[in-house]
Amino acid sequence: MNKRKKQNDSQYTFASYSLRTKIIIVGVLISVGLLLFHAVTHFSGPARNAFLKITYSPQSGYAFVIQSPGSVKGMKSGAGISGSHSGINPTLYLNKGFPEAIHMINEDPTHSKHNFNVDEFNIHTNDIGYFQSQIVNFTPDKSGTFTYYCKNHPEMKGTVIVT
Ligand SMILES: [Cu+2]
Repeated sequence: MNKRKKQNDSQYTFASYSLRTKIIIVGVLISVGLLLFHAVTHFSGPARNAFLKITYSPQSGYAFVIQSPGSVKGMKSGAGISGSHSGINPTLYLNKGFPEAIHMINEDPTHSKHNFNVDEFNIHTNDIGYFQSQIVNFTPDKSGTFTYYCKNHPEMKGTVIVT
């Protein structure tokens, strides 16, 4: 009796299922596959935004200054930025593997030209003129502590921390 049962069990292969069951199985597999594909392709999330204004004040000289996206609805998931001294030359906190968009606008009242560089990520913008803006898009591919700076003004530099 036991032997016979085992033989019957072994006959439950995919080919032995009814067409309806096969369609259901294939449908479930496709759904699971699509869900996994979605999860994997969206793992890194959409590009996050950091906003930096380039400005000048007699006290601090030329500087990058935080433009908090927190007050703009839907933009709260921006790259982490923090800075002491009124947000001057803030530290950028980025995540390895996450696409980032760093938005810069030159609002320097002296109308000087500025640029933005991070050597380790091969980021080198052209000079950005007064009231021009530029978006730097990149995905940090290594973690560590790096420096961003403007080539034209040595005081314009800050820290990028990628974790
Ligand atoms: Cu500069």
